[in-house]
Amino acid sequence: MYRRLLFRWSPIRSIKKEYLLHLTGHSKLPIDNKQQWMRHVSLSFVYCKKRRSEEEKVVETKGRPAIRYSAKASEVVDIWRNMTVQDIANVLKKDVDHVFKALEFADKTSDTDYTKDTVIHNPQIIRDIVKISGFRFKIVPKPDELVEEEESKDALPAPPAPLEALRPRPPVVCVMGHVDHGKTTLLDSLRDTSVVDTEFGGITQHIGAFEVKLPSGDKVTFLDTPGHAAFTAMRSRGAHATDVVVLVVAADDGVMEQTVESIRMAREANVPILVAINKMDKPGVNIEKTMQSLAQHGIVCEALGGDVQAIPVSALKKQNLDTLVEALTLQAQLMDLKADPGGYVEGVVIEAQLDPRTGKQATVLVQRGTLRRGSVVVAGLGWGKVRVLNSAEGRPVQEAPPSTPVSVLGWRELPSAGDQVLEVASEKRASEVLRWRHGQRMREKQQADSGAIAAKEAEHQQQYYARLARKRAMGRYKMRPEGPRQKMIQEDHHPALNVLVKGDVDGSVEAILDILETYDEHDIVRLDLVHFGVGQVTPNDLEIAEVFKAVIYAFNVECPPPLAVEAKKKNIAIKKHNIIYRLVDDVKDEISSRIPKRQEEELLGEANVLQQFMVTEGKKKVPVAGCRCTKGNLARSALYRVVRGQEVVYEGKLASMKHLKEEVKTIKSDMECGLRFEDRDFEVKPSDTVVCYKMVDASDKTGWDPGF
Ligand SMILES: Nc1nc2c(ncn2[C@@H]2O[C@H](COP(=O)(O)OP(=O)(O)OP(=O)(O)O)[C@@H](O)[C@H]2O)c(=O)[nH]1
Ligand SMILES: [Mg+2]
Repeated sequence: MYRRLLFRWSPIRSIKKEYLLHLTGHSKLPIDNKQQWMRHVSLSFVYCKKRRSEEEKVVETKGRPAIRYSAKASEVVDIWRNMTVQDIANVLKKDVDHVFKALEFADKTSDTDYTKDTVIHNPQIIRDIVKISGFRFKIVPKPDELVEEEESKDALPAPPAPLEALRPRPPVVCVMGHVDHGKTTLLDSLRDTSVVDTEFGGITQHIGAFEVKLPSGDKVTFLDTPGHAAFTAMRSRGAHATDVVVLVVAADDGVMEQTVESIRMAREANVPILVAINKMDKPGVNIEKTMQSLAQHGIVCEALGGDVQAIPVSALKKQNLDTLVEALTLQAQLMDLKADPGGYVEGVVIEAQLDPRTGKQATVLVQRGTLRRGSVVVAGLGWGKVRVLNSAEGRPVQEAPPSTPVSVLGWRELPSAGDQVLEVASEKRASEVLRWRHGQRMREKQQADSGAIAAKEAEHQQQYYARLARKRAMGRYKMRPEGPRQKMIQEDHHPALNVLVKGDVDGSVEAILDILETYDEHDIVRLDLVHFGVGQVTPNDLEIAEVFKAVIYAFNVECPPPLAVEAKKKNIAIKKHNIIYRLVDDVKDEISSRIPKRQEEELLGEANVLQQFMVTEGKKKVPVAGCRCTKGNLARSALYRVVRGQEVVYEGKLASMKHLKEEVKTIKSDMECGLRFEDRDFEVKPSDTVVCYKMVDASDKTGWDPGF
């Protein structure tokens, strides 16, 4: 057996071939002769183990530095070319004196006068210092070179324009406030439109941008924001893209949650606030009280000695709107709003959408320069060459000067709402910017992920060493636990809801995702977002939903009929909604339906024990409880509990239920009966209570509260 082992051991085999041939002088081994073969092998080892004489040893070690290399160095340190003494001390985490001492051994020949800033050009010396210090090394590029900033290829806003280039521009006014306080009605009244009648569920769910021509001939750009709690991000975007905030507070409702939030956002964006106290036409409203509650949140109106203008209006009855407009114009004049209409365009994406007819489309508020057809623009990770410009009313326009909201067509990649729009010189430059931005995004992601990856690696390593130690402790033949091998990939049985969200505009999708992010009961039912996007449901969405067994939520978008048929065939649920809170309620219902059922007791009836009597059954006497049913019904097949005082003395089933010597299935209220319990030794006492119940499935509802 050992011979066979030796044979397999290839180095020995090579020794065998080389040296045995040499020794024996034969071309073929007599391997059939066992004794002779073993002698050859042992001889070959003698041949290998040629001992050096003492003189040879002296000659060999002469001239070598007397370095004691650490046999088993522990830590690996990074080294690079041309390190300074200080650099080496830093990587070794030692002081420079340690490096100086090591240099006495590592560099015996030169007479360099080392200081902490001396650059060591000889890499061998650096390596020796590290080894002497008991470390191993890894050669890496110089860290500075590694972190050297890649030249930015990004597009950036231009520096402030010279004063002589500035021209007056219309103010951008953002209307904010709590849901249903009358923001859209106010804008409808100012523009003579009726947007409010077209809204689903009577609430605004998009940020809208409109131009209003005042009777004075001045133009004002208004941004209408949704007041519903779900649209926080849209409100914030509105506040950041505006010059003035008109805070609409309904006098009958007063200061509410989103009123306070709007005040905070306007403050954060450093934008002046003008208050419109709305619904003053309603009987019994108290404007004074509204002003006082505003003051509690730092908005002190002029009437209360503060500096904020508050104008009572009725948006519905168009009362006092001219005073509001006057106040707005005055505020705009005070701000002396100007912008440079020349040069490259700068702006902000108010909303972005994927229209089934017109394609990628974004509403852009121009803030500087003049946007024209043919302009090449970048915005976030989107870019395009302007093909069509439409005004807020949908009329095609040739150009859009500062403070104009326009709908832009021609996007190659759709931007996201809130992205900064910058015009660039050419399509080539735009793709360069996009390449750089994608790279930058990747780098940021890598950086963000690196911590998590390192933690995961450390965890794996720890598990590996623990497993190794366990294996060693178990011994060679017990490395694997008894029984069948466990599956490498464990099936996940945790209840989960996978969702795929499609929405009409980027802002709605963002709002839905923001809401889903507040879900906090993953330990009960996991909620996973598998995909999201702007636009109608696509075949790709169906594929994803099929793979992940996801429910598709289509908010304000259609599912083409052929896809709906296919989805039905594949059993994929597509849920269409156009009111955000209904969609959220639907998600909640889906989650609730996945919560594992709980068993719950359902009381069927109660009986009172009157007395116990013994009946003969076979050769044995067994106790029977003579009872009267006091509540509900008693069922023969149900479960029973006998309570004595506060104590439960029996839990189980019945062996028999009799009424006047007849075996029955139920006993109604007020009827007397004889109950024999399955446990023959259990004895009842008069006035014990017999409770009859059954176990039923009970479903729970999710406790997730998205805040509305
Ligand atoms: N009586 C009265 N009702 C008003 C007035 N302004 C608005 N309303 C009513 O208030 C309700 C809500 O008005 P909207 O304009 O949709 O309110 P909103 O602030 O835009 O609501 P969201 O955009 O969903 O936050 C509608 O039924 C309006 O008719 C007003 O001045 N007086
Ligand atoms: Mg509205």
